[in-house]
Amino acid sequence: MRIDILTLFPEMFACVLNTAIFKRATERENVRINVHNFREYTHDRHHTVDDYPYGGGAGMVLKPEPLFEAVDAIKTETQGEGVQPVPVILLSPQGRLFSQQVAAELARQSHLILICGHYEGVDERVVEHLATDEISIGDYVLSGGELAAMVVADAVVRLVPGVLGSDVSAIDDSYATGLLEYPQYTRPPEYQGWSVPEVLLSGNHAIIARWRREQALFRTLKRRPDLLDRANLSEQDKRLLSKK
Ligand code: 6GU
Repeated sequence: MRIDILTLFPEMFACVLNTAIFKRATERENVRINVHNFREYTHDRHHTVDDYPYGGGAGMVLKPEPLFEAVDAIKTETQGEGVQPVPVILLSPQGRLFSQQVAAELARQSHLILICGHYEGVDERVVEHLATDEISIGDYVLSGGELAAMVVADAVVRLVPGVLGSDVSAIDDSYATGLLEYPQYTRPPEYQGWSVPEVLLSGNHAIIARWRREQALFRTLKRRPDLLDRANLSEQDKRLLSKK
């Protein structure tokens, strides 16, 4: 998978991309992430990327030309590599809400272009005629799309086959199963008087699996009951929940 990120603040990505999962993903070469400063696609002396909004109002708006030209350059460079059209995703608070399901959908692509919006907004012609998708990571306002692009890239890259140590680790995740995860413990068996639940020390895998499912269900019921409506529940799950 290849991900191209267009931003005015490329330096924000260096640390994240050189750490842990991204580092491993890119070292193994099944993932390539390129960060571009779209200011380089301006032609005036001041490298202008933004301008005053037509109709007045506070703040500045990102101009369309540098973004169109940057996307064009990337598409030209990668021409012939894929058959599908490349998704061009604008990160903005106006986008559709990001979720594990959207991450899985994006992980099936071989190439993604992410555009980080900034200032008060982006010229609507970018939204209408350049971006093929618009994504928000939640109902709050960030000062730019950079952190959102990192969130999206992280969630997507860890779903690319071969990136995680073992492919099972992504399948068991919260949200992949539709439930929150069960509590985890490691050694020591007792810490400051707090013990690890007896069942986990039993060595009985069937009982442990049942306990974990129960914990995941109860925790989801308590914290995120909205997730239960969409979760894949067995008859036994439903019976357990009805007793609560
Ligand atoms: Cl993608 N961008 C900005 N600026 N704010 C956000 C967001 C994105 N998602 C949630 N808030």
